[in-house]
Amino acid sequence: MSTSNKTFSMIKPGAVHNHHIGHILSKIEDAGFKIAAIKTVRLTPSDAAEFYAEHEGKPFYQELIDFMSSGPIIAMVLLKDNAVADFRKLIGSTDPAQAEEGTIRKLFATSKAHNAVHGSDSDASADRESSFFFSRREWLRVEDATDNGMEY
Ligand code: IDP
Ligand code: MG
Repeated sequence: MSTSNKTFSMIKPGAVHNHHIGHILSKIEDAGFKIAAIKTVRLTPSDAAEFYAEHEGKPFYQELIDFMSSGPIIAMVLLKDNAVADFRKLIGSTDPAQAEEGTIRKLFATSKAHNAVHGSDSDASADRESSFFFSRREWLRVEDATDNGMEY
């Protein structure tokens, strides 16, 4: 499976705190994404700063680091054709006020900062972000299942 069929997502601390994990996972699976890896993680401020390094210097950076290290997150690798773009569509705009009806951010975000979920913005980001969180042993690899004659 080519890398363009993979994306990385997190359910952010606010949505975990508000008991939306199951609802969000259902929306993701109902939209045709297969969960290839998943776990609960608590990021330290330095983990969050490293993950979001591209935003260093922006006005919201410190708030983002503080929020993302404020409680546990759910990290996951998702598989689907055209995963990066299709997942960005499923989650909607960064600001829930701008997000389309029915999108995950429209349904579960409480503000632009506390916007329920993360989705990779490119195949390169999906690779980097998946590797940031998951080792090979934590990853249900589609190639292995296919080699063994299983459908995934
Ligand atoms: P994205 O998550 O939709 O890709 P980015 O621009 O990459 O949006 O920003 C990363 C995260 O930083 C957002 O998901 C959001 O949590 C936070 N963020 C972005 N812009 C703002 C802002 O203007 N105010 C507060 N938080 C923001
Ligand atoms: Mg982004």
